[in-house]
Amino acid sequence: MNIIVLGGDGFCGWPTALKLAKEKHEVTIIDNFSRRKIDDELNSNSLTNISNISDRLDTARSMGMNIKLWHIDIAKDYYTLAKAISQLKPDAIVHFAEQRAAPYSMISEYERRYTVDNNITATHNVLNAIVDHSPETHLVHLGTMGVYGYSKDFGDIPEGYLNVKINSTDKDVDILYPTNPGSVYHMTKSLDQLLFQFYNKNWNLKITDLHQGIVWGTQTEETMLHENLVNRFDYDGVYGTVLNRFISQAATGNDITVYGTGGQKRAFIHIQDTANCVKLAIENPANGKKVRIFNQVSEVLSVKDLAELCAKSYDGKVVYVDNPRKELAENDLGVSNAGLTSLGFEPITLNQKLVDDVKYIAEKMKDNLNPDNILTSPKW
Ligand code: NAD
Ligand code: USQ
Repeated sequence: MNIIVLGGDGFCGWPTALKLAKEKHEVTIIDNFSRRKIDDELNSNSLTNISNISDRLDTARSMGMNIKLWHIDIAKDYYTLAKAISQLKPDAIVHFAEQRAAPYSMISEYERRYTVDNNITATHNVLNAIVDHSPETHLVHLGTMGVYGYSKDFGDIPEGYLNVKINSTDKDVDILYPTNPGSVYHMTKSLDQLLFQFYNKNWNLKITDLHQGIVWGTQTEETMLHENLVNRFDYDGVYGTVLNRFISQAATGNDITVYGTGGQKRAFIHIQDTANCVKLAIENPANGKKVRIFNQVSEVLSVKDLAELCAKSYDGKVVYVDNPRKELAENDLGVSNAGLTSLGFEPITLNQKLVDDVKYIAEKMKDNLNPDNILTSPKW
């Protein structure tokens, strides 16, 4: 298949592009490299030594993974995006190209406005370009579990739609699950959902929204093939996600930083499974009847349990720090992942992979961790 990967230089996009190219799909990455610039802005770094995009692509090509590149800001340069989509007429577009850190989106007015402007305009531009230039293209978007909030108020979280009984009519209907975002970033993903509903209703666009949990790990089968293909790994207080932070903290002898009580339960997925699930969604496309929503998650754990697991695997020390975020101190969470499982998804679980990942980081990347970047989250 002919596939565009928007945001294909990022943490999820790069391994996914490699995986799809390895499977002999024709892959084109579109990226504006804003994530690399934000590292400079924050004075932070990937724990792994990521190569520049030319070296990444040259190495991938030399290994038979023939990936093309268009350098486009998809929020700011609609017409070049439209040109790319019009020329390539892709079977599928995978959309990873958004500002994805909740803490970044809560730093100040600049980051709040940037996150909304970038994410909403990017998604809207992609939908417009598909409608006008390639209406048969299947759009696969990376959404987030955070659009639902994290509670069991309505039972286990279903895949996008909640079946409810309307008191006044006594009828059963499926409604879009009520959104409950916890940051400006998560709010943009809630707004994306409405754009998808409208473009599907009006133009019957084929759309899959993958509500993904927190991604952990660094390497996939493909990124391990050569050091120039190594994936990024965020550990700082703004972009680092909880399990990757705990793994890198434990592996480098720093304290494991639980925010608040650690009673927050979240859904998790390994980076290898991100690429596998996107491939499954592309190879089993949605029809245009309804926006297809899958929960892209493997397992649910509490932050406290994760911290203890990491401490045990690597002789680390857990500390409880004031929670910089406005969120429930404790919550219960259950999530269905029936859609992807029905397509053949077999999740990698923490126990299978955790020790390998910790070891890899401990041995190879220890010196890249700047402890000053660990507790840098803004408060909200
Ligand atoms: P990332 O920041 O590493 O990658 C995003 C990529 O998109 C970067 O390469 C960036 O340069 C690019 N980009 C951003 N805005 C762009 C624009 N306007 N034009 C062109 N390129 C642009 O993030 P990630 O961790 O790879 O996340 C990818 C997607 O998956 C995001 O939409 C995120 O919301 C979603 N997601 C991520 C996680 C996670 O734990 N990392 C979990 C759930 C969902
Ligand atoms: N946390 C700690 N200690 C830390 C860092 C985080 O206890 O050092 C806690 C947070 O308070 C929070 C939980 O861990 O309760 C998760 O935080 P996170 O930064 O790992 O995840 P989050 O901000 O929700 O965002 C990440 C990705 C985002 C994606 C989301 C999926 O950055 O792109 O959408 O995970 S989900 O959480 O399922 O909505």
